[in-house]
Amino acid sequence: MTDFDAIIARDQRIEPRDRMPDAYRATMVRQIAQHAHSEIIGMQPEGRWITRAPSLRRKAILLAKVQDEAGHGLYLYAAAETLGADRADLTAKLISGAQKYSSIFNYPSLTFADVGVIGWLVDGAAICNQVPLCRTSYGPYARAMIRICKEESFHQRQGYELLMTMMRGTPAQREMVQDAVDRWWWPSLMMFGPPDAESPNTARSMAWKIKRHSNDELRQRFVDMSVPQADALGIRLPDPELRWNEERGHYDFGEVDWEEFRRVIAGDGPCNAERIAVRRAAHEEGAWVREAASAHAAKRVGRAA
Ligand code: FAQ
Repeated sequence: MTDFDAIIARDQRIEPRDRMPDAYRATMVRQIAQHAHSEIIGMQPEGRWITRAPSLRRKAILLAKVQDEAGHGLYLYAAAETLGADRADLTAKLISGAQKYSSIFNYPSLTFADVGVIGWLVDGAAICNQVPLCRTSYGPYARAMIRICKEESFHQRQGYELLMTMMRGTPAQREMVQDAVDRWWWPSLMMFGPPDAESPNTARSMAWKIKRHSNDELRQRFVDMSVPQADALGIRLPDPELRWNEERGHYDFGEVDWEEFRRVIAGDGPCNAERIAVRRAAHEEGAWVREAASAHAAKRVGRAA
């Protein structure tokens, strides 16, 4: 048994200086980079509502949330760097489409109710997926997840609170919430990844204790968690097959449109082109900031010498 296998068997953490199989390193870089890219691209759907928030309070809350997402992205890029990845290279791979980000951020945010629904469902799904990652086998990623999950739970609660407020409002506001839920429910279920039978990475990632649960297990957990919350809000989830299964002790639910999922991750979702174009423009327009920061750092090193 190698040291790596022994650490995994003892349920301890792999640290940056430990020997690890090349494929473990590559899987970790892929997952962490995809996660970081998701946080950064994920700023866009809500970010467009900052200037249009209905009150100063809602604007301050939204600004804080979107800022947190930037922080999570940077935190995760730093975790990827501990594996030898280069941040500039990861950004180039995001912009060229060589690396993925979560399918969910390729859908448009059409009304302010979407801000609440993103907090409730998208952050809710993110928490369901990420709480087990606090025990993932790669140390820097596991530790990053602890802090990130705390902030995500605040995000989820702000979304739920916003929806409670809107559901107590006018019929038009309630309709706006229902419409947003109708549009975001199915894409939220897709966040957990393909069905287990079609997930090429799950078996190995579970053996390496990177993933603690399969995609379908976490999707089920999310459905079970969301149904009572939807009832409490007075919202209908857009799935006629959704019902409690006494025998299984879980909710049964309808089939996700996996064809749509494959299209969206292949680059053909409603907003893929826009999301990448915005990220590319921000990167190009920020070139002078990176140059100035490097020049300043070089000058300081020169002075110290
Ligand atoms: N979208 O074999 P599997 C957030 C890819 S939360 C796009 O099952 P794996 C917070 C997958 O990478 C969102 N691609 O893969 C926030 C693989 O790609 P490959 C981010 C997807 O890795 C909230 C291929 O399909 N969270 O940002 C998706 O074992 C609100 C085959 O799939 C994370 O990234 C998808 N939905 O399991 C921010 C969590 N699903 O190898 C702003 C960490 C799968 O062909 C606002 N990641 N793929 O290149 C994970 O837990 C895992 O990577 C899974 C996928 C569960 C996502």
